[in-house]
Amino acid sequence: MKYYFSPGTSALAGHIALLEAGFEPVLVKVDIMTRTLERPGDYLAVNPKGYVPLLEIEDGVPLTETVAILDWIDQHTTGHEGAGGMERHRLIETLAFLSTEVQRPFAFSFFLPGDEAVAMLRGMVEERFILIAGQIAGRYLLGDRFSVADALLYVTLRWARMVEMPVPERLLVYVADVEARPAVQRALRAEGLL
Ligand SMILES: N[C@@H](CCC(=O)N[C@@H](CS)C(=O)NCC(=O)O)C(=O)O
Repeated sequence: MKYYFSPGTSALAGHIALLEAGFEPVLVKVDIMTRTLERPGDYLAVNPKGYVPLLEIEDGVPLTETVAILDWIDQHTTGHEGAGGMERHRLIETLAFLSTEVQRPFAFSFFLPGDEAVAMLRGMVEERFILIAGQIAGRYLLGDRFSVADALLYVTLRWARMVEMPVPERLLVYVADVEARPAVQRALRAEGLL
């Protein structure tokens, strides 16, 4: 199994989730600015979309899109059945929300020029963090068990800390709790982020 990533990006979510699930992927670092691989190579030949993450489950079986990758990991976690029925729909609902309504506007705010656009996008993300803080179902986002959704929420909260975005106290406690997990520490170390 190979995992194409770029340090600290949304790909960190899948990296954390893979380690939490007991996988030991071969990591392939991508320069998302030039769309090249650390070892000489053209990333576009691997993923015509050009962005990370990409999970190569096995030779010739690539999977892209964070929501699909996290859902796959949830369904293939050793010792965990994987969400089924309504629970799975809830998980995908949460992943889609985090991906399209939090991660995407946040990511755009890093690349779009213009203070006004950045302020608007970050204001949108800030409001969504308030909503999420009110919905945390237990120790983690969907209950007392760490799920793949926590890996994605963690990445966006890490970005919030980087840009000093104010977030509700509940999320500050949450992010410290998630960050202390051994798999999260391992992923951060492997990406050179500690
Ligand atoms: N729809 C994709 C978006 C992933 C994404 O935004 N990746 C960013 C890093 S956070 C990226 O690689 N950007 C470079 C690019 O778009 O060329 C997903 O959810 O996986």
